[in-house]
Parts: sequence; C-alpha cells; structure tokens
Amino acid sequence: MDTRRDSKASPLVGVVLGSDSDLPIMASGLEILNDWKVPFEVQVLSAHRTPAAAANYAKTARKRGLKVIIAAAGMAAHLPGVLAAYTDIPVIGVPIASGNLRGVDALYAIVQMPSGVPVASVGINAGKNAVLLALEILSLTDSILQEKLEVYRQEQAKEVSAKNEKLEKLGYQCYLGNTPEV
Ligand code: RP5
Repeated sequence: MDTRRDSKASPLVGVVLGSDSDLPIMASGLEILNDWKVPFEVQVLSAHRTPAAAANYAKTARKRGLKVIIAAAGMAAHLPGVLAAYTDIPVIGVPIASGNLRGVDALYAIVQMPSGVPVASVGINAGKNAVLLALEILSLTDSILQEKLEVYRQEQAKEVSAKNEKLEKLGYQCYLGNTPEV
C-alpha cells in the first residue's frame, strides 16, 4: 500500500496539540510529514479546556481513516491518555516542556498510563521523533515510506561520520573553534 496521496487525501496522521503554544515544538516533525507527502492534520484540542471535542476526535479517528495519533501536551498532560481512552489506534505522546517543572510533569503524566490503555511516549519536546515513530508504524504497510526511512537513516549516518572525520582531522580544540593553549 502506498500511503502517499494528494493534499486532499484523508489524513493518516492526526497531530493534536493541547495548546497552540505547543506548535513550535512540533514544527520540524510537521515539515517531515509535509516533505514526505504523508496526509496529516493538526488540531488544537485540550483534555481540560475542550474535553468533549477531544473525546469526539478520538472516538471518530479510526472511522475517518487515521492510522496514528500524535498528541503533544505540557504540564498535567492528560491529552494523550484521554485520546487513547477513546480510540484503539496507536497514540504517541509528546511531553512538552512548559511551566515550572519543564516537561518532567508532562512526561510522567504521559508514560504512567494504567494497564490496558497504552500510550507510547517520546522524550520531552521530541516532536520529530514522534513523527518518525508514526512514519515507522505507517511503513509497516507502505514500502515507499520504508525506503524513505532507510534513506533518512543513511543520510543521518553520513552526517555523523563526516563530523567524526572532521573531529579526527582537526582535534577537539580546533573543532570547538579554540586555539590550543601553549
Ligand atoms: C498544556 O498547558 C498545553 O499543552 C501547553 O503545553 C501548556 C500551556 O498551555 P497555554 O497556557 O499556553 O495554552 O495544556
């Protein structure tokens, strides 16, 4: 199955934000979805401020063709868990660093789900990883996406190797832009 569709295709990935203030954290991940032409949608829905709308979103997700939901929220981040309570498609939580506890509160709220209602979690502010994980899920039934993920990993490996070669050649002080002390 090829999950790439035109821009009007029904979304496969639902990206849900607890607040529009969470959007910048998801931006690099959304760019990947855009570039790879994977149909997605972005919504602001709050587990606390718009609970009925959040529940309705999750209840209708599978029927609307969504394959995976990414839910980003900060502070008492109940959004991924509430969405997971109303759907059985995979929900990936993104704990957002906001408020005095800098995302640790959100991380704990997302990962400590009761048995029977799973939510996957990426690291604090790891929006890009959430998107890559969603793409890996989609790639199980999409060989073109699988190839793209393979190329992505290869390019990433090349970048790291180039940095390593540069470090070996220059030494760590020059690499940092410092002149070695005499
Ligand atoms: C959470 O509270 C949101 O997900 C956001 O990370 C945080 C702050 O929200 P705003 O006050 O900026 O709307 O519910």
